[in-house]
Amino acid sequence: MPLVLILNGPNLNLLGKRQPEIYGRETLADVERDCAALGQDLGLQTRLLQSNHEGQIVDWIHEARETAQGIVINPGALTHTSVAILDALHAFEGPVIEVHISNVHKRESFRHHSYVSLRADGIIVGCGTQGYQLALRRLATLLTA
Ligand code: CA2
Repeated sequence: MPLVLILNGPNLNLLGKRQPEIYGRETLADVERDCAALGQDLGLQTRLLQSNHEGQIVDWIHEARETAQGIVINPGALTHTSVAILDALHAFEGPVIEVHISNVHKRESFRHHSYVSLRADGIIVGCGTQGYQLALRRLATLLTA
């Protein structure tokens, strides 16, 4: 089965534990469980990872070049700052879907620009944690077409 990495950036370990009015009540463990179950149905193996460190996320993307067929990525605040993550994603040949739980376009203007969007094949914004599942469905289409 194709492997999809679901990469999460800084502070997303707090999902479901703080600011539920913005990010909802589901934890990252809930997202991991839901994605694994949907992945089974779609014929995808999933592995969810989270780090608060930019370099760790770059390293995981490099590893994905050898091990994974697709990437779902919510880089957190690094979305708006990280050329390093953009460059790493440019070196990954498979499809990449960018996810944001909140509607970043309804929020501060510094959240309106994403470096990662310059590489992403699709972007899902403001659909809550369901966005991860929508991203998996899109990857299933792209990987099996
Ligand atoms: O909406 C998203 O998914 C974001 O990527 C989340 C980032 C934010 O910097 C982006 O602009 C949009 C922040 C992640 C912080 O996650 C938390 C979750 C619960 C409690 C506190 C932080």
